[in-house]
Amino acid sequence: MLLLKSYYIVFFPYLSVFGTGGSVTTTETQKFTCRTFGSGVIQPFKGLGYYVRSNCPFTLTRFTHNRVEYDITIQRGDNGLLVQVEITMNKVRTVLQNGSILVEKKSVSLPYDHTYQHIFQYGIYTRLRSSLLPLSVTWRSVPGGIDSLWVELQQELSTGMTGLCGKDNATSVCRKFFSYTLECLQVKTPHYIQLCEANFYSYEKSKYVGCAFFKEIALHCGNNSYVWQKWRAITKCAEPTCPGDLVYKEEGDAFIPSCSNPNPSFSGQAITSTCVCPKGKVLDDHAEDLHCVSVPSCPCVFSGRTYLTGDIRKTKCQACICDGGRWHCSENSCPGGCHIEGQFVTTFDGKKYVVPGKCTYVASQGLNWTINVEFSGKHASIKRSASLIIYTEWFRYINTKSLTNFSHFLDRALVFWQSSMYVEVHTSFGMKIQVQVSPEIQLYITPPGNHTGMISGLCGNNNNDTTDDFTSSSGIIENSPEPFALSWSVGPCTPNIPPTCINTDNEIFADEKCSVLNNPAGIFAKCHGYIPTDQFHTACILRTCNCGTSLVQCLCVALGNYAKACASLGVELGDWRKATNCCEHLKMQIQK
Ligand SMILES: [Ca+2]
Repeated sequence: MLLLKSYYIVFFPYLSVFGTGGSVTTTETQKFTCRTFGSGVIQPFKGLGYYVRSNCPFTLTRFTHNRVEYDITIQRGDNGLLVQVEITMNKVRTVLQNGSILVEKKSVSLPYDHTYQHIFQYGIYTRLRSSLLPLSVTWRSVPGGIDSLWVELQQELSTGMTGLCGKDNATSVCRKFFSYTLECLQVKTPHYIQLCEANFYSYEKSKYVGCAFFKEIALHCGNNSYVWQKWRAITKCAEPTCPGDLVYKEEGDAFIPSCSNPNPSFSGQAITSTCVCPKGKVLDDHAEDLHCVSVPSCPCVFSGRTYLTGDIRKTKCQACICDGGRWHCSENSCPGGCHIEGQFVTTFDGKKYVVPGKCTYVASQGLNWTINVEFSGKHASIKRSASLIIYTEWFRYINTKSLTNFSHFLDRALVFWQSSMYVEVHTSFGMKIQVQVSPEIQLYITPPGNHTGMISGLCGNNNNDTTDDFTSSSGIIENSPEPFALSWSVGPCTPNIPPTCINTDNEIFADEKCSVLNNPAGIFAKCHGYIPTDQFHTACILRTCNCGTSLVQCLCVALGNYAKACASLGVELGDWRKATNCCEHLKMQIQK
């Protein structure tokens, strides 16, 4: 049915002449009648009458019975009357047009008898009766067309009826549904029945169109209403299907509890139609499929690897056991150290950040000592200068050569070469400072044991709480690293280290070479289960990208920092320098 021209539809919710049931009952047999009259009133086989104004051809009714096809099409003219009616039964086509009756394109006179149909005068009407099925079509011709026409069936045809007459499904579903909403909608019920039928009209076969409508009404009436529990059964609207283990809930939490977040809390109640885990279970958001588990069965994740409850992961410093999605760890026997690896700082308490400017900073300070680091004015690396001041004595590491065979006692500190790459300072009050001298200066500070909370600077306060690590020199806890780091600068400092890559060629090189850190089959893979590579990878790219001198040098320093972190937990990587072509570079540095 093509709706080429504009039309509109009006419903008559209480056309009492047709009875509320819509079908007409005679004394002998039940008849099912569909009528159209006037300029577009349609009274379907069942349900409420309605109005369609259109000059388009419409299927009045179409169905198949005992493998015989029946089709009645109507078209109105500008005068509102029917100007053409086509009745096709068992492929015999009868056309009513301009006051004449054409059977198979031939004009016939009444009475007309044919194997399949009879056409005869019936009072002021003309009737066509099928001999194949107890069906008749009756109409009245007037000047200009046909003013009324009805189709009568002696038996109800249950399936597959389409067309304007076949709205029985829509109207009966609407009526049935709204018989359950009377307590909720009360006097508004007729209005909603109209809406329901208008919504259904010509979309009877779409489950979504109807079900969306019924759902809104059910929601409107609320979960205490009578219709709430019944509406899906009445309308045969199935609940939406949920993926995986999830089950549908008409009203439930919009955000479902998961292993990562078993008790999501949000401002205000976020209740809606939703897919949730069965009661008592939470979503295992570490699994790929949507799987629900009880909280004690939640897996733990560390460094991209999944552990089951009871699984243990160990380093030489600490053992952690997975318990229902949470790690319970023994005390860390390795003292927390502060790392200053170029612009990348890890505080005593483990917070990682990037310093913003090439300045001199207070790396760490206590009551009677201060460690300063001075960045190169050119690059985001530490200038060959780091100083430790204890009371009035100070130790200043200037360059590699000046420290050759260097080993001596200051009053309160021992300074010595720990290896060809590291100078160590051990103070009388229990602090250790390891200075990596090649290829770039990097500082590793182990805090004095009993100075907790009296320490401040870029390395933080060493109180096992990362949340207060950005305490500025004036004692304010900053939210971001920049104001915090700048507060610890010695002298004026402007942020001048690019926070992103600014050289495309370098970026391509860095992307390619730093990926070795993440390679699950690579030399660093052994450590993946102990230390996540993500921050080291980011640092590698940033460092290599913004490298001032040798890209390879910057890359090798970055890779070395991960290797060093792994070594500190007792993870042996093997000859990572050889595997990453960082040997040659190291030799060159040592020979200098
Ligand atoms: Ca802290």
